[in-house]
Amino acid sequence: GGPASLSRFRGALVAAVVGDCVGGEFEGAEEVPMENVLQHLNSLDDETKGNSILDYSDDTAMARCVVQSLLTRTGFDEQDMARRFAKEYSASPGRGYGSGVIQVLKKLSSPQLSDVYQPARDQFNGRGSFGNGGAMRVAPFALAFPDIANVKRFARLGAMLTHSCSLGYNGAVLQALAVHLSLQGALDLPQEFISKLINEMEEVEGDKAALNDARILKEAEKPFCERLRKVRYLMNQSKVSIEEVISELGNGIAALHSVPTAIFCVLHCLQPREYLPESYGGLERTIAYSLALGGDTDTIACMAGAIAGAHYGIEAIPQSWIKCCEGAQDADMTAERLYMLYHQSSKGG
Ligand code: R7I
Ligand code: MG
Ligand code: MG
Repeated sequence: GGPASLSRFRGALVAAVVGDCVGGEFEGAEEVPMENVLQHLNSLDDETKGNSILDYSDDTAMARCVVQSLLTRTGFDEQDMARRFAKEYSASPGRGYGSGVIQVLKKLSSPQLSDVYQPARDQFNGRGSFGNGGAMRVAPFALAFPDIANVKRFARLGAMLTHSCSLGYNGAVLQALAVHLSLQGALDLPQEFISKLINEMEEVEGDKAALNDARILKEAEKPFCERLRKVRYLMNQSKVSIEEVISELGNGIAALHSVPTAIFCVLHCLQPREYLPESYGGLERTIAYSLALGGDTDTIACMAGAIAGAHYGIEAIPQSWIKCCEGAQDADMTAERLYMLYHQSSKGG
C-alpha cells in the first residue's frame, strides 16, 4: 500500500509480536546456526502444530500497554501508561522482564507515588538503565503520531518511565524514527533512509544530557550516530558475516547493542540472500536473519519486525506464523484503531 496505509500499520504491529514470539526460542543463545532458525520457522507451517502457541514476552506485554494507553487517552498520558505497566507486571510477572526493570515496575504500582519518572531515575545508582526495554515497546508511538516531532518527544517520555539513561531512551527514539520513516515508504530508498536516521540522531544526541552520559560511559561522542554509520558501511558491503555484524553492532540487551542491529537486519534483508530460502519474502528474511544473530533474539526480531512490517505490510507475514503467536491476531485488530487515531491527528485534531 501507499504511505501510512492500513496494511503497513497492521504489518508493523503484528510483525513485532511475531518477532518477539518466534525469537523467544533462541534468546540468550550464543550461536544460532541458520539451519536451526529455518527448522524452527518451518515447524510453524506444520499443520499438526497449528494450534501450538508461542507465548509473547515482556516486549509485547509492554507494547500492548502502550497501545491501550495511547488509544484510551487519545495521546500520551504518563500516569496512565505507568499504571498499565505496573498492572501488567503484577498480573503476569513471568514474561521474562529485565532483572533491573522489575524494581521500577514494583515502585510504579505504589499509589503514593507522585512522580512516575522517579523510579526509573533511581536505577543503577542513579544513572538509569541503558537496556533496550524502552525501544522494544516503542513502535506504537510511531503508529499514533503522524508528526515526527511528536514521535521523538513521546517515544522519549514513554521510554523514560523505565529507562532514564539517554543510552536507553535515545535507543527508543531511534527505533520509533525507523518505524515512522518505514511507514512513509522511506525504505524504498535505503541510502536516504539511513541518512535521515543519522541526521535526526545528530540532533537528538546533541542534547546536553546525552553528551554527558556518553562521556561518563566512555562511548563515542554520539553513540547511536556512530553505530548508524557502521550500519551504513555494512549495508553497502556485498558480503557480511554474522560474526562481523555481532562484533561491529552487537546483539545484546543494551539499546546501543540492539537497536542499530535491528535496523541493519531490515536493510540487509531488503534483497534476497543466498543463505536464506528463495521462497522467503523480505519480511520472512528479516525475521530469520534476526534470529540467526543470537543474543537478545526476541527483542531484535521484535524491533526489526516492526520496521519491516511497516515497510512490507500485513500481506508479507505468513498466516501460519500469525496463528502460532500469542497476541498476533489481537495486534492485528488494534492496528486499525491506531490507524484511525493517526489519521485523525493528521487532519489537525
Ligand atoms: O531494558 P529492560 O527492560 O530489559 C529488556 C530486555 C529485553 O531483551 C527483554 O526481552 C527482556 O529479556 O529484557 O530491563 P533493565 O533491567 O532495565 O535492563 C536490562 C539489563 O541491562 C539489566 O538487567 C542490566 O543487566 C543491564 N543494564 C545495566 N547494567 C549496568 N549498568 C542496563 N542498564 C545498566 C547500567 O546502567
Ligand atoms: Mg522479552
Ligand atoms: Mg529480549
